[in-house]
Amino acid sequence: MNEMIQKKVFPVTGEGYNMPAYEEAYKNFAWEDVEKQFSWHTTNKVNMAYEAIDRHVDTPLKNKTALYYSDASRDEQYTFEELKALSDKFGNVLRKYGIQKGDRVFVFMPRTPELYVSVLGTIKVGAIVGPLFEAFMEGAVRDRLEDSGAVAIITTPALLSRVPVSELPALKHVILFGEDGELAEGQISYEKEMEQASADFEIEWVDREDGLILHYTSGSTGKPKGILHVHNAMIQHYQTAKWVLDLQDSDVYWCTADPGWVTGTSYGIFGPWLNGATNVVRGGRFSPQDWYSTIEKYKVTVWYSAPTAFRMLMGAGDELVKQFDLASLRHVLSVGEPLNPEVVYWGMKVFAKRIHDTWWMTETGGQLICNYATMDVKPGSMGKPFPGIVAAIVDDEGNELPPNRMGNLAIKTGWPSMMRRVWNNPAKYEEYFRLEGWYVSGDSAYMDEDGYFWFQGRVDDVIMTAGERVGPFEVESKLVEHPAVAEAGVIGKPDPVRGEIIKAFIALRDGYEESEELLAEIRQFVKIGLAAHAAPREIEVRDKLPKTRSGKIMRRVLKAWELGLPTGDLSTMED
Ligand code: 6R9
Repeated sequence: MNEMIQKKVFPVTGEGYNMPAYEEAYKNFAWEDVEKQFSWHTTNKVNMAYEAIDRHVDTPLKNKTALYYSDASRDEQYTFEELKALSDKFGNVLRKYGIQKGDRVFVFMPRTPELYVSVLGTIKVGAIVGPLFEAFMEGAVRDRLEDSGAVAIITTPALLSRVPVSELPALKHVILFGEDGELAEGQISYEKEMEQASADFEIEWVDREDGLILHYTSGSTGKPKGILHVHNAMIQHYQTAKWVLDLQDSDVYWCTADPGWVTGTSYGIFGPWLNGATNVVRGGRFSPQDWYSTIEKYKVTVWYSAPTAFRMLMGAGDELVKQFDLASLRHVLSVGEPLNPEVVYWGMKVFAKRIHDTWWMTETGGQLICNYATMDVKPGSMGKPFPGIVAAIVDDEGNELPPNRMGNLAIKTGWPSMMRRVWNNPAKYEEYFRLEGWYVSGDSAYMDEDGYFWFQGRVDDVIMTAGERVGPFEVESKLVEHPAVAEAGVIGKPDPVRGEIIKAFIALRDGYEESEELLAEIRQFVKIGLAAHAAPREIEVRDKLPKTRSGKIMRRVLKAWELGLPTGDLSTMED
């Protein structure tokens, strides 16, 4: 099967792309040349929000639409000039409350224009922005605010109940958007403050290595890690959005990811706006009709989405596609999990477009291995390293492996958008760089003889469900907080639509009997405590779970049980 897929190649489709032919682009590339795009090249003082928004106001892009926003009740658009003015004002609001460079400010809101204004305004005062996905529940919100020592949060009355303000001593300000009633002590009205805020604003110029954004992401052990990115990342955001997304002035671009995830910021905010493209943001929940009509309504030209979404659209049937005019689409891309060859074939059939896979991680800040518009696409492959990036397959000692051998996917350190810190956790940071000169991704892959990389799986137990990274440890910890659960082991179970679903194996405490109601209650418990996407879709009760002698749940054995495979070496298992 693999052989067959490899032989099928979708060749380069045309000219007129920003990126030269791959080999040529790779050979002649230097990050230092990209830097010269930016005004800070000469001063060394920088601000991402200036380069993404303010800078365009002195150019013909001034009155161009920067943001189209719609949901069930709103339909709006904002020019670059308007976004500059709004984010300037919001910067003034933050300053009024003493927020300054280096402070952590979280944005916990549904996708709305105010979310984008909040993110930009926070960056404009030099603070570090922490975007939180709106589906997070109290436990997940607390962990992130506590770890980062956040001083302010911008949220909505509906989400406020999930912010345990009284348990967060560092959190001084709660800015509420959409509150028209009484404000409690420490609460600030977004609308009222914006009404009063001055339009005169002096942006905070920072160093290129100063903190920009903190994205929490799951690993296989411990609590989520706060991955810190710095302003310097814009070099990579700019260039990859230009070459990989192929963003041009005339483009209407739609990134379907929420800014709670790294794709929704690197390529939902920074990359497109650094290139002066028009961004489409659609609020509300996914439905195939809505998605197709969004492309039709805005005449979306470049579309960046995820395999799960493509598979759901595929499941909705080809007849549906024909009811919409999708002729505007010229470039389609995917990220987040393996892009099945079937999906690429489907894309060719229904959109007459190649879907370009891109590989990267929260930690890498920007795209690293991709299929490019100017390169042959091999369906099922992630593509080749971006110019300026050296990728390799290495063994556990850091030796490079020859083509077609599976091993650790590693990147030579030093690309512009590489994370700079794991917040409060230098040891975790060092782990990524344990092999001299390499960043070790935690993914396993192989490279074929043409230099294309093929994803094989995670080396650790991290679960990718519907494109979202879930750490089994977080879910297990939540499960055992339930009074009925004695122990829990959580794995990803292969699923045709979601990639993986979360499956929990649990052992019950004495006095508890397995019943449908109890399992539903446990599921609900995780959903309320963590997030809907982290709640196990399946729970199986066992008398005992397989553990090592040191007491670690052996997820590998659970997985083998689930898939009906041999359990392998059990020498470390307790009796
Ligand atoms: C950007 C993003 C990172 C993990 C990564 C890998 C998986 C991402 C992929 C892919 C196969 C691709 N992943 N892109 N797997 N093919 N094109 O998704 O960041 O949420 O941190 O996830 O996602 O396992 O290690 P993040």
